[in-house]
Amino acid sequence: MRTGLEDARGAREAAGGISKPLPGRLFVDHRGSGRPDPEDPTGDMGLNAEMRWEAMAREGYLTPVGLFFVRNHAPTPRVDPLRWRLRVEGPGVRRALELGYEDLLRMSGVSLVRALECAGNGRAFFAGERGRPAPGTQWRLGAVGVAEWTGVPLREVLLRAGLRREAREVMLEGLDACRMRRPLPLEKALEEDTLLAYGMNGEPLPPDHGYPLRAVVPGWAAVASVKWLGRIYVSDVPLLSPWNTARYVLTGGPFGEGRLPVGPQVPKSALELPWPARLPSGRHVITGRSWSPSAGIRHVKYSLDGRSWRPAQLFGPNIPRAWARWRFVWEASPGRYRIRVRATDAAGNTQPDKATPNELGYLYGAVVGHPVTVEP
Ligand SMILES: Nc1nc2c(c(=O)[nH]1)N[C@H]1C(S)=C(S)[C@@H](COP(=O)(O)O)O[C@H]1N2
Ligand SMILES: [Mo]
Repeated sequence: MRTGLEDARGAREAAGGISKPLPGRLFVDHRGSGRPDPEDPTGDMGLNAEMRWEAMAREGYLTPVGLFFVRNHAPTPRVDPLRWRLRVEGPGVRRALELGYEDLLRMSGVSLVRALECAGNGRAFFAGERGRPAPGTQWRLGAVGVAEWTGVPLREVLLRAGLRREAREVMLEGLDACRMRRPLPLEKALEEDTLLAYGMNGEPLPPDHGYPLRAVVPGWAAVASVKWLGRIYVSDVPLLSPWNTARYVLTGGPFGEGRLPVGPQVPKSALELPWPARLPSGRHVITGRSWSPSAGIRHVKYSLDGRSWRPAQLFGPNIPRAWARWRFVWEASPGRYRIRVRATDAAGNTQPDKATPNELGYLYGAVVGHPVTVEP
């Protein structure tokens, strides 16, 4: 069925010059590294990999690179940093820029600890609510991770190019075979913690996470955090791409026929246990993490029976737009349980009992019952 959207998209992309392929493809090898290392301890999902929550129980605040989830729409390209250039152009800037890898390293950099989370994280749980699975990767809760990102604020690069008063949206365009691209409203692009990152946990960005340069757009679904950046196009009109019209939009349920591009995430919590978990009876310290797109975490409550709720103890850093760790002691007697955890962020947002239904299964923020069997 033709909706007219395609035509609008063609027109807008043509107006913005977005549909022209990038020159200089020679420095990109699309045979790439394919999938992440098969030895890696994340769950293998084709081009994608999910963080194993039980492995995070042994880790500190950050998610190590080897556990970090991977979400690719095309195989990981290999980019030669010596020939790579970032182009910044479009009617929204006074002068076009071309920056090399060294140019970016020479700009004053910042390091920020922030979460990245796929819009579809938790999608598997929509199956229980709507009786049939939402289409797409059936992530449980492991399409999230927290890293220390090092790079240059996107705003510094935009200001260097000279923003015009007419500037409206910032299209971030990747060098992968699908040329993943998605526009960001100017206000979000100018936020202090929106980064062009070349470092992850103190190392150069690994190939699967966007080497040599990616966007990190904290608080927003990570589809905004385009990897393997090649071009930044600043428009004077609203922009369309397949990633804000056909995919990564909220539609169906209360959204009806609308197609609202996914922006901010919703608060969530996860236990650091296998799914499902089996534990011997006796005393256990149960740990997990909760996170919110806008604020730190105020409190976390847990329930073993779905009726009575007790506070979990927060510990360690509680960085807004990253996550907070928590624990509680459980004298577990034999039986089958669903452990539920509900977080409230510092702005007062609390995880609901039911997620907002939507056709494509994004932003599942409801309380999840983690299945646990305690053996005699
Ligand atoms: N160029 C490019 N950028 C991309 C993607 C992609 O397929 N290509 N996937 C996006 C999506 S949907 C997510 S959730 C995040 C995942 O980042 P990660 O693989 O570093 O965890 O990257 C985003 N950036
Ligand atoms: Mo994603």
